[in-house]
Amino acid sequence: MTRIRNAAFRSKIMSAAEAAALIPPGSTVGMSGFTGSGYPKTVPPALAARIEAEHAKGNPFRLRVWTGASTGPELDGALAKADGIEFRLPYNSDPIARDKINKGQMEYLDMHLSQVAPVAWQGFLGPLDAAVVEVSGVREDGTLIPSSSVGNNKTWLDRAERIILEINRWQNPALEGMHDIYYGTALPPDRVPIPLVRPTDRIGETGFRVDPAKVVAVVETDAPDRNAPFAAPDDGAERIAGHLIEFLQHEVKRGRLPASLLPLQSGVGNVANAVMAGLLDSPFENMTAYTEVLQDGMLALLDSGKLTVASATAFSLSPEAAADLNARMDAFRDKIILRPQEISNHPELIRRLGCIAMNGLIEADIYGAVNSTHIMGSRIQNGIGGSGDFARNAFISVFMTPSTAKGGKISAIVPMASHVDHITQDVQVIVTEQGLADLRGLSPKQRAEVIIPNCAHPDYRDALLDYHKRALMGSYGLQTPHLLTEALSWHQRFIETGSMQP
Ligand code: 0RQ
Repeated sequence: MTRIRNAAFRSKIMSAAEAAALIPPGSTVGMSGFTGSGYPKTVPPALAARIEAEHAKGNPFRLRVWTGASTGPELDGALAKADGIEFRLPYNSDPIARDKINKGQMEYLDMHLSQVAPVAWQGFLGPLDAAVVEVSGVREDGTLIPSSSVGNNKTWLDRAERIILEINRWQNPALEGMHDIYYGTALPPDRVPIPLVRPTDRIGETGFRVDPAKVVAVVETDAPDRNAPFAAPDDGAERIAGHLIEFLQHEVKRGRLPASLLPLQSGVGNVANAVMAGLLDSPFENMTAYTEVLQDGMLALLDSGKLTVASATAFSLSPEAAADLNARMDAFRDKIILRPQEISNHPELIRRLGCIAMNGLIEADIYGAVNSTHIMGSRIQNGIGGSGDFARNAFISVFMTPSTAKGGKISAIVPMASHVDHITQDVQVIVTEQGLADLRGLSPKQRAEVIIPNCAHPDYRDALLDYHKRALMGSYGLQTPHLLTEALSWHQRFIETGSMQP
């Protein structure tokens, strides 16, 4: 049966190459996609081929690309390889695009994911010339059935001058009804409270509205979402999960958290996934999630019944879990709500619900300032994603990481963070496989006394204690003691020798 139940849309079916030809050089294009789900899979590669052909003729052809978050190799990878992206926002995990950014060949604006849609409406980013959005179908009334991610699609469809739709038949038709697209956002002074008080609340519509006159092309595809597989939780990740679950149990015992906890937010990556796996064997029941992405571990929690409902903006599943979900979508219809990222990550809602935020980090310093984005202070890894939206507004903000990286050559706990995404006020708990530091209510010097012994790897602990001791004697001020000429010397040593070890 056709996924396009409206004749006006059927009349615009064409090939990906024909659709790509409708996007001129220099355009700003809003693409769907959020962590490997729901991104357009056929128009971007056709666009990349067109860009390469123009470049071969000596003609300039680059685009400004806005997305939800990271996408797949057919989008970021293909366009970056073709040298077709001049400017990109807001989150990227594609290795080719990352390399171009770090070589200075592509401008990258890393933004809080909740802020992308409102900023697009503010207008200073310029007009949105085109949108390329994957959907799973078109209804008789011309509304669009969203795909496996919602991201910024509502905003792209509303703002773009021209719209290209990719109808993806690989997506399960049972996705219909899972989405909640809220149409009540406005810019100040007309902004009003968002009427969501429980993760289960539905406050919007199940599809996107679209002006059919703006739809210039409809392209059909059967290509699957392409998410990266997860590593099975290793010993370190399991220990991190263990420390965190013990802490949460302690908070319940002390009456500071309810027995079913508070809505969980879990970031991307293997450690976050391991924590979800750990919760499967925990005593907590009737949990809920108000998060950004749904990973394998969260699906398993839903399956077990320990998690009753999960609200997110996208699936971020391994290929096996994606295939499994796709085969059993009906069973999850009442347990999963997919919302625009403006809502899944909304500071007002995260503060109201009291989320327990659990995100990864690249490095934390001895006072608990967290770097989530930059290697050695200057090279981007991915981006801040939703970690800032959640960390600042959470009921408890947790950051977790292995205590070392690159086979022990890098300490994740350093004297001074080489880049700061999360200031100390937004970082309440740090967990490594070594242990957990509960920083709530502590001053900077008190935080260092908890972070170094509990979180640092033994190979680096003495050097950190020594730095802190000397900083207490030689620092210009004693609120957050530092020796400025030495504070970033560990990073410089890594750049020069390949190791932070002396
Ligand atoms: O590099 O892939 O070359 O081996 O960073 O690190 O340990 O596999 O951890 O997958 O959990 O990612 C912070 C990057 C952690 C992630 C970060 C290197 C390490 C490896 C990945 P390789 P791991 P994870 C909601 C929340 C920001 C966005 C966010 C992230 C690679 O969690 O992007 O939280 N967070 N969003 O070797 C040098 C260090 C390092 C380091 C790690 N100190 N120095 N390299 N690495 N620490 C979701 C969204 O917003 C979409």
